[in-house]
Amino acid sequence: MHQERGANRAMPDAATQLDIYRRMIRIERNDDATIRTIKQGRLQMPYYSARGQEVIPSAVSVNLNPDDTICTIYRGIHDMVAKGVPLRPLWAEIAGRVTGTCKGKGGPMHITHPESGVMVTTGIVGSSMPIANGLAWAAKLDGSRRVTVAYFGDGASNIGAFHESLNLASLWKLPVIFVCQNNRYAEHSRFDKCTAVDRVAKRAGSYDMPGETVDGNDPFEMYAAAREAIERARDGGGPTLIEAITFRFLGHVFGDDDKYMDKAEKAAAMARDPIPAFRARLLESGVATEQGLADMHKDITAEVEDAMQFALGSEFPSVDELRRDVFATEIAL
Ligand SMILES: Cc1ncc(C[n+]2csc(CCOP(=O)(O)OP(=O)(O)O)c2C)c(N)n1
Ligand SMILES: [Mg+2]
Repeated sequence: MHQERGANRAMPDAATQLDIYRRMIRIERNDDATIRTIKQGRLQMPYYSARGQEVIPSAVSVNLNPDDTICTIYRGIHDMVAKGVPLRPLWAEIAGRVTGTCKGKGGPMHITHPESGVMVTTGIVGSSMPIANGLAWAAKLDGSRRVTVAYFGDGASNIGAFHESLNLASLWKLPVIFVCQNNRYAEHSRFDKCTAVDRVAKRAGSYDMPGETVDGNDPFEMYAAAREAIERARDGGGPTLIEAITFRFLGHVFGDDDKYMDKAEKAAAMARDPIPAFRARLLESGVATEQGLADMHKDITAEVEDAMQFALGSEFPSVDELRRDVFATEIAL
């Protein structure tokens, strides 16, 4: 069932707008520093940039509490930054260092940080959703008001686990929000070449849950959809499917030459970069000043630089770490 877009939708106040923008800049500065460090040969990792998708987790996360949980994917560092994972241990983890969130044993595609609510990062397409259901079921059993957000891509909506998860979440009225970041491509395949519906949100109807397609690059639309879905889940109203339309500015993975992407489509999407667009809106409405945003940019750039230096200056895990945290009882080799 598609939701009507009412005129009286939730609106972020000035402080919340700035909070969303701050999270977006942390994501963008982090992305920029990651690519620079890889190019310098100081970081070796498979990197799935989410440049262009900054609005989605930022506008979702301002509606989440620290103990609300998320499940994300390999292209999910933006989701983690938005949820509030501290940058030092995040960088140390992607660099495989012992000071990382998982002591360097997870690496960039398997980051967890339960203290911030990041419960899993998965490289298996479609698997964030059943895990999110489990966390939401646990919250329900605990009688808590915690909610879980499952982030995934458009390609993942064609995987069986997506359909199984929506079915069960609806049947059991789980406090889970399914957020599809539809960036128009799944690896090298265009969305319309491999998806039978033109809107992923239509699939919510098959599972009798609210579903909505929103402009995932519009902070106001994204905020309203996320807030309503999160409140519904918290109040026992069950799950929602949100399809956030966006665009992947860079290739599937760092080093991908983009040849398969439609050049005109890509140029048009990049001309609508959500960061300068939101910046202009904040200035125009008087919510922010040039000086205030320049100071924010400078502080965040310094914070990211500090995290990068911290990570690269940290040790790799020692061999005895290999067995630690793997089994309930550590076994001797
Ligand atoms: C079960 C499974 N099948 C295939 C792959 C290979 N693979 C990795 S990423 C990807 C594309 C997924 O696209 P989408 O869900 O749109 O997410 P995006 O990368 O665009 O964020 C594929 C097919 C995988 N990792 N797991
Ligand atoms: Mg995609």
